[in-house]
Amino acid sequence: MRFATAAPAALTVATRPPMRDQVACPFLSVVVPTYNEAANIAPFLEELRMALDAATAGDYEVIVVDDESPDGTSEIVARIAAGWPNLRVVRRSGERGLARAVVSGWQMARGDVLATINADFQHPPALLAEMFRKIEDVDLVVATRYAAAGSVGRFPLHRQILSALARRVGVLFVPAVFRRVSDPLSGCYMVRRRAIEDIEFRPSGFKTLIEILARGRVENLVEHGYTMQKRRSGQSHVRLRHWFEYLGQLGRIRSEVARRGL
Ligand SMILES: Nc1nc2c(ncn2[C@@H]2O[C@H](COP(=O)(O)OP(=O)(O)O)[C@@H](O)[C@H]2O)c(=O)[nH]1
Ligand SMILES: [Mg+2]
Repeated sequence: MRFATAAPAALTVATRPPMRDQVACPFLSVVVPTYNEAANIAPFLEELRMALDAATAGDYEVIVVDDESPDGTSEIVARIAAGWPNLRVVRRSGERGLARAVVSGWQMARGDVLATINADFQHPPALLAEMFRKIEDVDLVVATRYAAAGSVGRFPLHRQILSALARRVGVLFVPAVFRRVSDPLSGCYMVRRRAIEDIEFRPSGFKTLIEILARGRVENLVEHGYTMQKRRSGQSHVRLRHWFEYLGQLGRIRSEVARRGL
């Protein structure tokens, strides 16, 4: 099973927050990728702020990484950031893509713990506060739909089927990666910087956790069950081409895993 897709350019997260010595850096950095989330982003950030203020005693930053959404998402975030010092917005221009947006956000992050969550309420914002309590003893905390108290909730049936298919294909291509957690395609997780620093990631499409499970230095992890919610407003950005990107990504990870004899 080989795919001829060219490998995307490498993205590397620096060893340590570059300014750690000069200024106080937050402990937790949360990256929120957005594309056309104007209707969701303000209430989402408000809920996230309440959850993180309480859980971390203010020791966090939120970085919204927006790919020039035509609906004005980044302008809304910029206005909110004017009254919330823990919030920043980064506009990527000339590039689209969820996975690369997330790693680009972490490249600018200053925290020792790096996290990501979607902006459409499919992951309830309070999830991160609950996960934060678990990161103390481990390298990775994954929000999962498929274990413990997790469930797919009211996720549309066709998406449940596609998601199950994507997992099946993943287990077939890279069982060593897909068997590490119950929800390797989760878009909400929290990882220690030390587990991913200085590693070249070449993410494409929508999925980043599988890159971390395959390439990162994740020695111990825990799962956190949650009920996936319906997108609050707007529509999914997943398209047919993301399936091809996903297969290309699995092909690349498979070759690498085989090379390293895992
Ligand atoms: N920066 C960036 N964010 C994206 C892109 N595509 C989707 N997102 C964001 O990634 C999250 C998940 O996307 P969504 O379309 O809901 O995917 P789904 O949940 O798998 O249907 C949301 O916060 C989106 O706004 C993109 O091309 N660039
Ligand atoms: Mg979504």
